[in-house]
Amino acid sequence: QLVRKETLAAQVPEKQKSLLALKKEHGDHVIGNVTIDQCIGGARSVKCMVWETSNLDPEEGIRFRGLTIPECQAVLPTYSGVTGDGEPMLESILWLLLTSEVPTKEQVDSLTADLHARAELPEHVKTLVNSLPKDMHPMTQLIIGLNACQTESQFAKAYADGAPKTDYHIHALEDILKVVAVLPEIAAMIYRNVYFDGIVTKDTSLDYSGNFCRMLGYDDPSFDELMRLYLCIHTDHEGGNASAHATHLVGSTLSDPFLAYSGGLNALAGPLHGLANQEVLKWIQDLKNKFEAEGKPVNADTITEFAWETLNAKKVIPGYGHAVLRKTDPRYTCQREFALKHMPDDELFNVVDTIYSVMPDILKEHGKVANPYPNVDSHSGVLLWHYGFTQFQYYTVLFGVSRSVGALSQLYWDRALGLPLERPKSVTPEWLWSQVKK
Ligand code: AMX
Repeated sequence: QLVRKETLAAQVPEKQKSLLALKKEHGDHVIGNVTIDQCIGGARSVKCMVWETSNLDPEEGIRFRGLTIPECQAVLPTYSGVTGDGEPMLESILWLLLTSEVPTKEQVDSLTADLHARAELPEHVKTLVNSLPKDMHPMTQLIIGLNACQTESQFAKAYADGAPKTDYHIHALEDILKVVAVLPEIAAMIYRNVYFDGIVTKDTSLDYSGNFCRMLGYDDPSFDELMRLYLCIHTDHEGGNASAHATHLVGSTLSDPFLAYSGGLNALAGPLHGLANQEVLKWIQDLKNKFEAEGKPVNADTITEFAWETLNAKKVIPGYGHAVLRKTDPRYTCQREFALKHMPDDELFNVVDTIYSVMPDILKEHGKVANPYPNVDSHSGVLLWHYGFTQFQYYTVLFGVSRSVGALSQLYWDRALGLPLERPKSVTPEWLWSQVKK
């Protein structure tokens, strides 16, 4: 309620006006060219999408509404209420991404209460999720669960009832907050069903992340802090990444936010994107198993040997490289800092740190990779593992809970700004040849 009534409603007309002026007065201004390389190569760096909530600089990394991760950590409300003491709350970053304003603790607490109030899962979703086979990938289960929640869509109902397009964002916001609110319980049901007893226990006296941890079965304030950090840094990474882009694309057809974000989750489930976090842990486990069996230690030499085996087998080193970034991902760095603060002597953290000390040079020597440095997925699993959260097949689900906040904050603005159906032009290989043979 507060997000909508007090803050967003006032911003919409101004932003609509500004975008309209850009279009009307400067619509034909050229902002880039497209090469054949880019056309064949996954549209790298082609500027063809407006994104409100965040921007990614190749050298500096992500800025959420203009703020870097350390800046967010310095100014956004924390669970303790003392800004700068601990990690920002997920609700803080949701408020920031949605409204572009740094919220007060009071505003954040009102958002926590709002999300808890919207979190009730329909019975048919519970029955469905509980009926899924335990060996179905947790991401597939999450997508099925979220799709089934679409029965609750107020946007779809309003559209069917003939709502005017000027009101689409108002209905979309109701769905967006509902999706963010229900995802933790669906995710927790999957975790408890697949690996434990199927029992999910809520504690809504806590914030979004703390309650999520209790539902997963963790009761450790230090793990709650890790979850806050994890959920904050995975929210948004500008618009071109596959999960955000898929959400934006599906939503542009006026599919409601439940269906649009399910599309985003399907993209997140790929190993070159969100699934890389489970792949990193698998890579480290395979490495440890191999060298332990050979009676060798895990150190810089054996990691180098294993990395070359991976590369020579024509496989990727998970957790390294990026389509946009050209430096170490600041999302990696802040997780490293969390580890140095909370678990400096953790065995697996030291393995990850040793990988970091050798991998960039290996990838530079390999000579193919545009960015030889680690990305967010290289570190996240190790932190979870430290707290006994060792079920790495599940890790991408946590990413999926978090990414909803960024992708859907943008979806609100997609509808508020009246962005149209996305429909780029494809060309045939013959047409490309005809261009160069002229
Ligand atoms: N290990 C080995 N080879 C890699 C590599 C890696 N980590 N990263 C890139 N390469 C290879 C590419 O496969 C490509 O090879 P090709 O010419 O034979 O096709 C070549 O290097 C050039 O690729 P690029 O321009 O550096 O990267 P990209 O923009 O095409 O792809 C990404 C980016 C992330 C898919 C790629 O770096 C990768 O596969 N990394 C490993 C998987 C991973 O960590 N994904 C998570 C990314 C972050 C996220 O979305 N969560």
